[in-house]
Amino acid sequence: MANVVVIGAQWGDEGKGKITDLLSRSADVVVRYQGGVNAGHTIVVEDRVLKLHLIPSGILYPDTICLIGSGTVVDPKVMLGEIDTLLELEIDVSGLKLASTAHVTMPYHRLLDLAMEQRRGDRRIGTTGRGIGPTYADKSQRNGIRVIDLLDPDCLRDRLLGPLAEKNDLLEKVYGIPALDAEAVIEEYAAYGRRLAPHVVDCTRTIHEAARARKNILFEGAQGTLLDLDHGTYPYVTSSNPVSGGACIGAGVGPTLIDRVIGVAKAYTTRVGEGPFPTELEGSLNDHLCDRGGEFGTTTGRRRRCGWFDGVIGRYAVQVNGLDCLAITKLDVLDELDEIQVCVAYELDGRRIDYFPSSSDEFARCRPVFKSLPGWQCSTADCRALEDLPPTAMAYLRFLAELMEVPIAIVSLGAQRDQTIVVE
Ligand code: 2SA
Ligand code: MG
Repeated sequence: MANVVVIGAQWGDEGKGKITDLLSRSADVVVRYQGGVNAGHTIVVEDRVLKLHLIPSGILYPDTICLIGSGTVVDPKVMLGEIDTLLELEIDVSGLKLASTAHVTMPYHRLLDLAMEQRRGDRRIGTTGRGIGPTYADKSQRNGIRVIDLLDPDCLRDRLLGPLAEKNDLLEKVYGIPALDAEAVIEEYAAYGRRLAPHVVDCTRTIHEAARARKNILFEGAQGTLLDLDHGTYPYVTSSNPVSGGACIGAGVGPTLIDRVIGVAKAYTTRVGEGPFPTELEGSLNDHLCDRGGEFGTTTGRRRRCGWFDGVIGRYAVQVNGLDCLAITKLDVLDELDEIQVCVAYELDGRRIDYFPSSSDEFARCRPVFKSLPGWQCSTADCRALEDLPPTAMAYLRFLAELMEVPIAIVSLGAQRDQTIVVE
């Protein structure tokens, strides 16, 4: 399988968890390179439903190393909760590794995330409230606490006292939130450090040792292309780089190490949080996709906004990620529809454009130009090969591949591992 990056080609929740689970079988190392506990993967193994936010789904395979890379932000409390859940299920977590250089989400980051969102009012981003933006902001401002700092209480105190005094000012004076007690924070986080210590590693060395030994490395993106801080629908984005290039930065590898980039896209589109969404549906069709697709956030339980497949952002995702191929998920959710629309271009101020505009104001004014395709109106849930699919479903997939000019390598037709077609 070589070294593969899997990314979300839309606004997150494309079903990356299932695809990485599938690919993890042949991976020796699975790496998360950005994001934090804002992510959410739901994995179904037989009758077990597992929701993980930070730990890669590869943890289910006993010999796989799962590395939470340098570019991630880590909420130690949540991470330890996930470790405990896995241990309760008797899943071995000795292969779980955490980069010493990853940044730590501190209690003030969560408080500030929520307070800032509230203050934004109508201009709120719709964050997950998990402290992600403030953690990355502190990293950029060089005020951050890193995993390695948790391992030594004196070092933690030294790093924390200055930034915490400043944060307490902000919390109290700007947002009217009671200040945090420094000693209590140090005690709590040093205790997390003690429990996490056996998992902490040098991220770059871990990966390069694996690369030199010709191990297969899977880089698992969280969120999606249109939520990328640089390339997404700014400011309605997350604070990291979910695109494939983020794997190089967040894991500490050069682009030449990567052999293949797989984009995961739903057969339709969803978005959770605020921001423009040209193909968004209203009324009963939105409800149908939401109910049939179980479109509720894994982390916050929020209802996801649903719409038709957007080929313009699909093509954009192909470009910014350098996609080699696509995995199309949740095709079965469209089973009952008699007609399916695909957005092939936008109308912007009376002009037809076929690209994603870099101006967020222009993007907000884009209206979708649809091509209508017939539905198949029968169940695809039990199809196991392309030949099993109804011809109209095949035609739909062919249309998407031609629109985006990349082959479709995987089709997913349900949450179960075997509800998958791998195109040879
Ligand atoms: P944040 O919290 O600062 O990263 O939020 C900024 C924007 O990024 C969006 N975002 C997401 N969108 C889809 N799925 C995500 N993960 C969870 C899930 C979300 C949930 O898997 O379902 O449970 O609500 C995710 N994480 C961040 C977010 O909605 C904002 O638009
Ligand atoms: Mg998700």
